[in-house]
Amino acid sequence: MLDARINQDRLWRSHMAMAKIGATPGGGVGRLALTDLDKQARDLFVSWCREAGCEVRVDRLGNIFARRAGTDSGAAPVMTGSHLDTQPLGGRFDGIFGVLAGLEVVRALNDAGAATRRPLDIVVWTDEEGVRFRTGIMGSGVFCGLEKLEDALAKTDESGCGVAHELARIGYDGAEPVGGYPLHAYFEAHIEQGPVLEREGIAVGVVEGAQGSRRFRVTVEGEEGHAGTLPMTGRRDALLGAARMIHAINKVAFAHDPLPVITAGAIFVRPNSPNTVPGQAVFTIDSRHPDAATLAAIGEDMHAACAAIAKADNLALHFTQTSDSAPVAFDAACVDSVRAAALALGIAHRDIYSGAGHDACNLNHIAPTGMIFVPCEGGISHNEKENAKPEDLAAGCAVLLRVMAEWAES
Ligand code: HGY
Ligand code: MN
Ligand code: MN
Repeated sequence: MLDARINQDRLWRSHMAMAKIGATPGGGVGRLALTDLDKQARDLFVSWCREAGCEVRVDRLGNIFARRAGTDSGAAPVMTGSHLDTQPLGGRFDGIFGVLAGLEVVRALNDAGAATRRPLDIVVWTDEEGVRFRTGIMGSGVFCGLEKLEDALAKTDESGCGVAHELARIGYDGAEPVGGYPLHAYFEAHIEQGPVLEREGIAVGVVEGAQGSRRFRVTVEGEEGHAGTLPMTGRRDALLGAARMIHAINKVAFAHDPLPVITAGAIFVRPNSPNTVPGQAVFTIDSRHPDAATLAAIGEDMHAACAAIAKADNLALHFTQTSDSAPVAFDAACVDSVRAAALALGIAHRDIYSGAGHDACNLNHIAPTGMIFVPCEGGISHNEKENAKPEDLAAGCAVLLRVMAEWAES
């Protein structure tokens, strides 16, 4: 089995074919969860998996499971995967590499005519990015029992379009229950989305853990008015209030050491008219830190800062936490396997910590979990310029093959 070889060109060609779906003018990809473009990407992946002899199942939340049979069909599988949904102006590798690396492992084992004792599952998790339905790592979260299926199905996007509706519309409202089946181990390959590996000229990151994140949705209520006749004093300008709040939460970041990362990434204004004083502004906050207690304190500090501004500006405030993903330390045996595989393959590697969140952070709650990072150009991600090298993707994939082969026999 260990003589199976990753085909670097085939892995790269699969990425370039997938990148055509939702390609953006700036050279990236825009494929929001459960859109027609997401359906096209899912359909392409499923067709490739069937060509590779996998049995494909879809659960009620649209998570896709492509299984390569093992000699012991009753054994709990070794699982790998990631996501095919992207940011609005995202890259060709974030998530996609983890899915296509799993497919390449299957293709390489097929080429070698190699059998594994345990089945291998390649998974596409629904709505990892949480752009459209606002939570993030949703599909894996429900699979791991961290979120209720009913709550996920009831989520809507800004236009009021729901998860359940969209799953049915694109034909991925599967019959399988979500989660509840044994898993031997989970490994996820992903680009680093940071500068360390590239800066040090290292091909593989042995991921020890990931920082925690909490998201919030902040609604600021004021009163609409005529831009020309409403005096400046006494206005209840919701957008001005939100702007002051966004500035204030940014200052909260610099009150903590080590620094958290805090981002107000999306804002929605009502009525969003150039000559009406805004009566409502809704903005999102993404906050992250490696320490759970500090993450909680940051949330309280941001809420207090927004409440003080709302009071001073005579505005109503609704400050709602929408997700909470605790910091994780991946399973030591999995981390050791990744490190040993890179060593055995003669691939330069180093331990690394993830600033980004991943589905693996959820899987780590229910099964031994590890991650494999590869460099991305300039550490750039969530950006159309996101780029990676074929040889780095192949190196990361070779490590994935080796650890999956090892755990498939344990
Ligand atoms: O936001 C994240 O950390 C991930 O890239 N979705
Ligand atoms: Mn990702
Ligand atoms: Mn991402």
